[in-house]
Amino acid sequence: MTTVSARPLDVAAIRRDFPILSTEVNGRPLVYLDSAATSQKPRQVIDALTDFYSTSCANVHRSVHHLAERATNKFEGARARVARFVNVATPEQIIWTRGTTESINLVANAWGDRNLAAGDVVLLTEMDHHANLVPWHLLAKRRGVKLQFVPVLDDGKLDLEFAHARLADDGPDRPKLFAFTAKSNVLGTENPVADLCRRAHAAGIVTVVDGAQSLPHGPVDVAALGCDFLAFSAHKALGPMGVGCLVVGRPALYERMDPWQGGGEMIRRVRLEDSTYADPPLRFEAGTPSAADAIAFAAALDYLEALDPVAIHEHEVRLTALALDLLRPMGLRILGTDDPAQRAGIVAFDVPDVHPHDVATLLDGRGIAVRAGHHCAQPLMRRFGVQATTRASFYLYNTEDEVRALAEGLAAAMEYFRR
Ligand code: C6P
Repeated sequence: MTTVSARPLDVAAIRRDFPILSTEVNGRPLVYLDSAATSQKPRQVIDALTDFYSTSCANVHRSVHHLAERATNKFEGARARVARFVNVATPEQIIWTRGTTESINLVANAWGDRNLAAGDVVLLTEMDHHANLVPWHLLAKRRGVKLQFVPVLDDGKLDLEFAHARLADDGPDRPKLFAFTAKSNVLGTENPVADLCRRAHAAGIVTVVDGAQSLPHGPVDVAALGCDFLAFSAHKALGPMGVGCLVVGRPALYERMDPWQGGGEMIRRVRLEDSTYADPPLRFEAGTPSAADAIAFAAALDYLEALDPVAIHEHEVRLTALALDLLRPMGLRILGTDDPAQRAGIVAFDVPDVHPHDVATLLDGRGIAVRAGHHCAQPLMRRFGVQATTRASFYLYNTEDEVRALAEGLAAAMEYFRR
């Protein structure tokens, strides 16, 4: 992300677009610090959902009646919108899925089963979310592939020396595929995606990037990153739950992918005993898609793109820096790098001798929503010697006052447990 200074975000105006942010929880104004789990939705996205169901509700790609045509056009328009947002040449490079998890499962099944065999190495990282671990565990069971992991250093960054060495290995243990997160949902660490993809491609290694936590915070340019596959969820980027995408960086990859789910929409011709398949991307979209959600996601991207990405980033860095300044002297153990610019938006910490669920419950009593638990990253928890942490995550609608409310709430919680 560039460091050129931007005009600050008009956070007060942004907040007015999010109806939920003016509600109360437990008699206090809601302080929503759990956007890494799911973002709140602006009225523009809620309106797009209501509008679809009020004016255009029909199944897509099936009937020829007026509503069906309208729904299909809007649905395909949303696909084109995503393609522009992530900068790929054609909408056909966007496969609609239910989200990041399904996108990665799709690659593991459609690409993995076809191209990987027993003994082939799949390189992952210790900081990956279960969504980028378990699909590969399943593939390892099905195909006998070997999994290797780039370690995480004490400062929350990837061991890049290790990664570079593995990506340059031209021996029998040379990885065939490298799947890694662009940004950790626990540490906030932003990985050097473009450089890692460049090194992987130089060695003929296919790359899968988990963009669940990076896409919400600024445009993700697939052409510039040079990744083969990018997975993300709409719901973390102001869009609805239940929809996401797999971006296929190069259309040629489709030639080496088999269908993974069968059913309506993904076929060309079906006989009782066998079938042929539609062209991609529909080949990978069996069944009725979440059309309304896809269309509302396009509205979310319009909303995001109307804001200055540099201003969003700077705002999140400012909030993160303030949180680190306020939390550090409190005797908490904060996981990850000290540099707020490299972990913008995410601060996970351990309060000594207090279970994160207790911390989160006390904060909730003050209307403050944070996440507590293993964050679907149990191996990373183990790496840092904790079972769970409390995590605050900030987004474009959060304010410095909310960060101060978090620090005050934490101080009160720690005082409560000291007694
Ligand atoms: N992380 C969190 O609270 P889905 O559930 O498919 O939309 O996204 C899965 C996923 C994949 N990768 C990363 C890096 C993620 O952070 C997530 C979702 C949420 O951290 C819910 S566990």
